[in-house]
Amino acid sequence: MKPHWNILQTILAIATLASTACCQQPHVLDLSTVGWTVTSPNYTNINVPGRLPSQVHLDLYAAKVIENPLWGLNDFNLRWIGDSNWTYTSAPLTGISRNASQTYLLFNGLDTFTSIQFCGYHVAATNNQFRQYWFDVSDLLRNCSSRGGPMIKIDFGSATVIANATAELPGQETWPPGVEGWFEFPNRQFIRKEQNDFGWDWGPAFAPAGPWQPAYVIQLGAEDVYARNTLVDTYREGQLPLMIPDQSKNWVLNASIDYLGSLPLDAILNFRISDGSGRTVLSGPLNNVTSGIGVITGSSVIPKELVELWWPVGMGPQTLYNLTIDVVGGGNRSVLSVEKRIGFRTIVLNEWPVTEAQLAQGIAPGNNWHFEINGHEFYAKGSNFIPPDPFWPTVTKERIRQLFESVVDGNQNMLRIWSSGAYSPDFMYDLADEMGILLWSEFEFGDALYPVDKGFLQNVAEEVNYQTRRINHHPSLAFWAGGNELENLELSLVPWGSRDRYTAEYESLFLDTIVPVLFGNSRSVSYSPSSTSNGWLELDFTKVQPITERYHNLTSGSIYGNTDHYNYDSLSSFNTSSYPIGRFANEFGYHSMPSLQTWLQAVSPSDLSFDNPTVILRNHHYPQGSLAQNLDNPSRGMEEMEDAARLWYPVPNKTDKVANFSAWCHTTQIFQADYYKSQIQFYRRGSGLPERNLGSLYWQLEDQWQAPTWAGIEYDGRWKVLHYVAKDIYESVVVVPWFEVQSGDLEVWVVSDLWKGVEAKVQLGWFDWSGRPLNVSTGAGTKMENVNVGAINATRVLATNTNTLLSSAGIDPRDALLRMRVSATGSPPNSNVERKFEHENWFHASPLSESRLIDPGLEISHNNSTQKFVVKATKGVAAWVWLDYPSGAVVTFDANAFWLAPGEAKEVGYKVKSDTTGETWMKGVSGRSLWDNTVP
Ligand code: BMA
Repeated sequence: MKPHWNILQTILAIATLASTACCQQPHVLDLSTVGWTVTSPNYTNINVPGRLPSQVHLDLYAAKVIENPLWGLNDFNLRWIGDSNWTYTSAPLTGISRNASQTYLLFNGLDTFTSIQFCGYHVAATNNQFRQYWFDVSDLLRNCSSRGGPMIKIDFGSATVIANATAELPGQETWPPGVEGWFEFPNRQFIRKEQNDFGWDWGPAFAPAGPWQPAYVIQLGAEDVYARNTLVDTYREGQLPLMIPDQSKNWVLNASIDYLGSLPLDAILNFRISDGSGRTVLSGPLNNVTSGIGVITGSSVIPKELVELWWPVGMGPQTLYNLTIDVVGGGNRSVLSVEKRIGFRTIVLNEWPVTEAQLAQGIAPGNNWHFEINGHEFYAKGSNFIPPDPFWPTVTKERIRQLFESVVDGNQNMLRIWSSGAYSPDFMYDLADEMGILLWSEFEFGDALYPVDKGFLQNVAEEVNYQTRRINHHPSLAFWAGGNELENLELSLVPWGSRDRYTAEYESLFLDTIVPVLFGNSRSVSYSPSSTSNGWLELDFTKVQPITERYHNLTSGSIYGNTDHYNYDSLSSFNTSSYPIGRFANEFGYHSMPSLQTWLQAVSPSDLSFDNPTVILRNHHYPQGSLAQNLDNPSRGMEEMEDAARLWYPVPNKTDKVANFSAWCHTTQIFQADYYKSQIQFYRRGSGLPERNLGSLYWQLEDQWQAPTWAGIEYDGRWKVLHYVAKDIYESVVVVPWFEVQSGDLEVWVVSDLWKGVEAKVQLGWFDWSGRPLNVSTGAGTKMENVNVGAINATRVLATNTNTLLSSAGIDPRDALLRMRVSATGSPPNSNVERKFEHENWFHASPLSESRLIDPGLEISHNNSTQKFVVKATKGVAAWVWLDYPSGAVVTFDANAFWLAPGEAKEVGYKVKSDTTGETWMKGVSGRSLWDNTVP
């Protein structure tokens, strides 16, 4: 783990410059440029240099007081850090003027419980990691006698200790046992801190503390003003959240600046919108200017023909505009100027009742649950994002850029930014705006019910106000959800007798507190109190809080809401009747091991085995549910991976211990990918069935450390089998099997998420493992057919039964493979450029663990002229061909984990994401297929 301090500081310096550009003359001291020391009253021998932004673990690691927190069992060994109090003390601040009219301390994020001193005087205490805090220290500075300059001291109280003490307060809220998802440290629901800091089933529990976001000293002259946050909302005239926007309307631009200092009484707001080349699109005064305490707001209508729309990737261009808001005082004096990059789009979560017209198309009654961009339905393809590191200050824009490149390369257009982490940094939304990735965002609550005392709700309201105003201008912001699995899971954990009480409490936080603040700031974004839910029953905008939830108010035969699905009984993994039928699948998954290369970043070579305690204890599924260090729960999770591998594939039994470990890790990844593929195929095929499924986001995109988890991308960016398979099955036009295990019924479907219907050519052919065509009744070896597939729809091209089909032809299912190929010409949404869409898929009539695989004679070489690897199966069909590469580099192949027919050579390009091997990784590229599992 390498903190990328230099890059971070450059970004901060640029951010500071940007905020001080133009007219305003406040003096801004960036506290990242100041020396800091970290000490602890609990460990008086520790006195190390600190940084800002930072967290204690990072500074102790940099000072070599501790080893890498992500190594071995340091998750358990370093708990003393989270259980202690820590102090960040600045060097004497030089360059602070004693003549300023006003001096503020501005903290964009403190993690979490602090008591702050300035020049030895107590300033304030804070208790919410997600709020921005600012304090007027003008008087303290005037009275400061410190000669070297005032110092800032921030005492951080132990979050684990304070959470426990809060839980014990007299009259404190309680819940029935099991309601709190308890991973390692208890009582996270009482505090407004990143919830997975106390442990989660894919991550460690460090409970870090520190000044995790930038901080500044702001000094203002008598007429200076400083913008600490800005809201920009662009929506269609008349638009309201959750209502379907009218695309024929003009845009409204609403801008609102939170500032420090005082504005002239006659202040007005001017705006200028310029396009990517700097050309002014529109400028003028904002109307309806109102000001409150520290906030000024105005709006204007933007004629719709003046601006181009912003689209998600694959659906059109990501057109962005620069918006400048000037606050102008008497005599045309510009007092403040703020710049934001914006885009014009509407995105709505359509939860409206299914219409007559939809019923006539065969859509099942009930309510919709899908997103519409600029008035268009689309198929959301993606995954769930978790905090990419246990320590946010190490997460740089570059790291997220790399991750997001993998998202786009993986054919994903939407990420669900899972709640219970932290609100995403601006640079993450900036990248998503540029790359066209829709970010379903959430407030940071999950897998627990929360207190609803006045203080807690007030604290949440401040948090929601700051974060929604900060983020709202980004066109990539797709949606806000209140929290993770609250309605579908948490409320159902409460016994019936107390359901009303806890539902009322849930509503007081997730509806009555959050909604007025969110909808008061934004008319452009939809909201649901829970990530998975049955949607709303009624909307009434005459009320401050317009949403009435549906809960169990369901009509049989009707379909509502979205689904999540976890089933660790791998016997049912490919039984499609065990999958939920819904409008949108927002979570589903199964864990797998990371690669050998990734394990070696975190454990000693001698630890590399499935029954090694360090390996087992890094598996947090199932979580300990306490501070214990038992093997029982994680061992159950290990067994689930092993059982699934054994059930469905030939499993390795190699004499070389490391090679065997590596092959086993890989086989758990094949199962994971196979299972997700089976579900994604099912959900995408559902776009053409009565459920009209319009989205699948699997659990989870990436890892935050090196461990067995649900991730498709490992901690350093290496793709697991899953990310390649998801890339393939998220292609726009795909051919997919649907198989009913019990009956042997087999169907083949072509699915398209293009916005216009296409004519597709489908080729189906039965083969044995040697690649010899089999004469079965779907055609003598191959069958060509032209089919029409509607816009965002699915068409069935084959319905048969493998039992009767194969037995009538005298073929053993263990020898039978169906190769499916589709090719279609069409154009992506909002494009007139035609291109070819091609996809291939293989169906095996018996589980691969029983199939009679043969040695495919896999060969791999490098074509120096095309700069691609060439893979060839020389003797038989190669299942799950895998190009592997050594440690020290992160490389993504254009395709991997594919099947190969004998005699066909496949050229595979690649992208090098990072390389510390001096390009020697290329020599270490090797190929394997499932057959290799059978070789000792
Ligand atoms: C769901 C998610 C996460 C969790 C994952 C795997 O519950 O919402 O909270 O990590 O499944 O168990």
